[in-house]
Amino acid sequence: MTDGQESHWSRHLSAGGSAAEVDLSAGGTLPAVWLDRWSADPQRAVVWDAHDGWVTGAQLAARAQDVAERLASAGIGAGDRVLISGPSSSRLVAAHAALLAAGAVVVPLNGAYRAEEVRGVVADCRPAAALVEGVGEPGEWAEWIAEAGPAVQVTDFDAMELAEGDGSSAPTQRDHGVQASERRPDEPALIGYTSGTTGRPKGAVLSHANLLASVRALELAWHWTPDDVLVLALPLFHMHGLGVGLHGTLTVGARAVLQPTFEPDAVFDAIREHQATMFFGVPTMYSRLVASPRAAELSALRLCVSGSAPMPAELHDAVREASGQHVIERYGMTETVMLVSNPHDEPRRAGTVGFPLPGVEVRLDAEEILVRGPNVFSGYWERPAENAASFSDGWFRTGDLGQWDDGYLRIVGRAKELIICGGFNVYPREVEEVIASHPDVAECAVGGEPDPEWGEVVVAYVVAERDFAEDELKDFVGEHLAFYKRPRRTYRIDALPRNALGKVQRQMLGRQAKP
Ligand code: MLC
Ligand code: AMP
Repeated sequence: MTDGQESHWSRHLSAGGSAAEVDLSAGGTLPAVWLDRWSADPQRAVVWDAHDGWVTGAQLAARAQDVAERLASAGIGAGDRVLISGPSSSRLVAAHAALLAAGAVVVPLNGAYRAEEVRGVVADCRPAAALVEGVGEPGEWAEWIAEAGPAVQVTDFDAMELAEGDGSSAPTQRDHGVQASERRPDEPALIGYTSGTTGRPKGAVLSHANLLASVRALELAWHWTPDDVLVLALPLFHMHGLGVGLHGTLTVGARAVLQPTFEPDAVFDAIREHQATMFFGVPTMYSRLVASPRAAELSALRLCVSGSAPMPAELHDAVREASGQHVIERYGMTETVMLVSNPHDEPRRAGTVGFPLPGVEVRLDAEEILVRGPNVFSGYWERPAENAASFSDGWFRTGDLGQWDDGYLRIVGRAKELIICGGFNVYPREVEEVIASHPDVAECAVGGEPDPEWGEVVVAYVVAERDFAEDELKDFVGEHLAFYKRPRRTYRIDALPRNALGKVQRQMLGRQAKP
């Protein structure tokens, strides 16, 4: 690696080969790998959900086939964007596989998004269809989508019944017309939306090759094998749950227990009932698991991984004391999937995110972390100006700040204005625009405050036009934006601190606030 970070992984793998020899493109594309696995071993259980129990490869392939036929008859094919959102389920998994195999570009959306967020994405990527289920009030999403894209076909993926495959007629890709073999690695596979610093959503376009390279690297780094059973309580509409947990499981040929919400007891029950071996979570999840009287039950796992937000050293210690687990902390982004991870074999170092993953190069430019590799996206959807600013000579500028610590990368801050609350990202600009549109508000600024449970919480600094109720303002934000973007606290201030150029000085905000 660069910056003198001679690959940890090549040392680590010296017994079995070097990182350079590892084929991060093995299998071509995710859907090709998955469908091959499901037809080669149709009776093997792949994913579990509370509605259907364990669902086999044959059943997933049959369901994917149903979806593929519906897509084909609706005229949806390669290159068409398709929104997908819903609680974690095997039906969602099958729909996702069908979309990827058909060459559609999957656009996963957080089911908590409200009208403006949904309309913003629809207007930006102009999808051909939306497969949505169990999001918002019935009909809400369909209405919002139709407002921004009247031609978008909105349907759900839950209408399909579970196929009774006995495995004897194991589906093949060609029988079922799911043409995964036609996909090229460089085709776009997924657009991950981020609100961005401008307040306008922008979509990171990831190719099939990007998605595959990332999970191949994790397979190697975390010794992920078909024997693994992952408890997956992360939502499947962000990279952590989808690009790491689900894609990794299906690619490796392992199994996952899907949980549509995170409940510590349900996690412990799943570990016991399904002899689970792995758990992936955000730090807020670990802080709740460790607070449970059942925390010691984590010891049954072979691997716990944390990411999406910094995990405090005290939390690492608490998990270790309670369960003996030494959590692997890793670092990634929507735009790059996974970048850096602590090693599978000791020593893992709390407060750092470890070494660049196989194939990933990392360098620092005045502390900003720059990355390059087969997993790194090629740009945002139709955003030439932002793309020019986001890349320097082929290196993606992450907006995160880091330092090398004896070969381990330590994340020391962010150059970008981003608040991470419970693993969900909140860009201040978007929340500021909503608060500023409230009639009682003259002007406002939004920031993050450290919090032991959530990592950071969203707080608003408001210059009032006239008196207002804090709860009312919070609800107002909740009507316009996903729940996690609502300010936890609101401070009234007399004026926003500005510099001579009129720019808000965010670092000054906390100092003059009065609750
Ligand atoms: C819930 N609430 C949140 C919140 N989650 N508020 C702010 N931020 C959040 N993340 C609100 C609820 O609406 C409720 O508000 C109150 O907090 C208590 O809710 P809860 O029932 O305790 O929360 P719960 O549903 O248990 O959710 C907590 C959680 C969830 C940690 C399980 O936030 C979560 O799933 N986080 C994971 C996010 C994720 O997948 N990130 C990956 C991004 S990918 P009220 O007002 O009703 O009381 C990425 C790349 C990478 O970052 O590197 O991985
Ligand atoms: P997202 O845009 O949702 O993909 O979030 C990506 C951002 O999450 C990164 O740019 C980092 O700021 C942050 N992040 C992810 N993992 C970690 C980690 N282990 N420690 C610190 N920050 C992290």
